[in-house]
Amino acid sequence: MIVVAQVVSEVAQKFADDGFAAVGALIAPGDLAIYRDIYERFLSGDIEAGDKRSDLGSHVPRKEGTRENITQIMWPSALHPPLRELPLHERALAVARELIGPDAELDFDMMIHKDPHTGVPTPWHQDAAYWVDMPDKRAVSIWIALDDADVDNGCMWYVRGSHRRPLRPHRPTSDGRNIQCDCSEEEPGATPVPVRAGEAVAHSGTTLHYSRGNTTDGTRRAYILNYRPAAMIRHERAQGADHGLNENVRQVRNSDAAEN
Ligand SMILES: O=C(O)CCC(=O)C(=O)O
Repeated sequence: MIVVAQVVSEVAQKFADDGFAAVGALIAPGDLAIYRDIYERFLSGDIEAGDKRSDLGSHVPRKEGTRENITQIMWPSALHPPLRELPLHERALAVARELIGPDAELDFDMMIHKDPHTGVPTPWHQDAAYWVDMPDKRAVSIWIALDDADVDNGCMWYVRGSHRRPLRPHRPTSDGRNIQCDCSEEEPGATPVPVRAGEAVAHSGTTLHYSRGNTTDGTRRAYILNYRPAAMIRHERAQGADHGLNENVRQVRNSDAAEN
């Protein structure tokens, strides 16, 4: 128990200092098949996602015969509630509370998937640029790998310390469906975070991040749980902002500079 408490607090310190932190395994090896099975049912359309499914890489022409460049499915746990009852949700909530405080609650979840050889990077961005402004900026996204993720299939990259600086100006991607900001792997502090299947990495709402395209033969499936203070979830909902649950698409919000 003591060892676990030390590890968690080291992670919390790293998260506070760097704006991201690897949090270790959140899905046991024996449970991966359950999550992968649900994920595949979403990708194949067996679980219908409707307007919650989109292409995060839609600004790049799609290769013939492929599905999305980067499949994004918002709210899988609302579309398939049994997901919430599996062990990950309880573990991730405990991590979120350790990282941002005991008032953290799940705001929304999403799947972001890269098929083999799709090769489309996720544009550099800060999540807060997608959100309504909130007086309390605490937020954490817990990015859980369902496949081993490395630089070649699209593990996450973060810019260390970027969460402490003002939000960058974001602009719509060329097709207007998502947003991006200026940043690159050459930015001081830019760091890839490879993880094994079942492991997770946490980032704050203002941490610059991106991932390379998947240039390998394997899939890159990630499941992402996003937490913020319960009062801020109420604040968002009061403004009709629910990350696409009832809004029909995720809104592109910050196309100007904003100091958050
Ligand atoms: O999985 C990716 O490529 C991007 C994930 C992301 O942008 C996020 O979790 O906020």
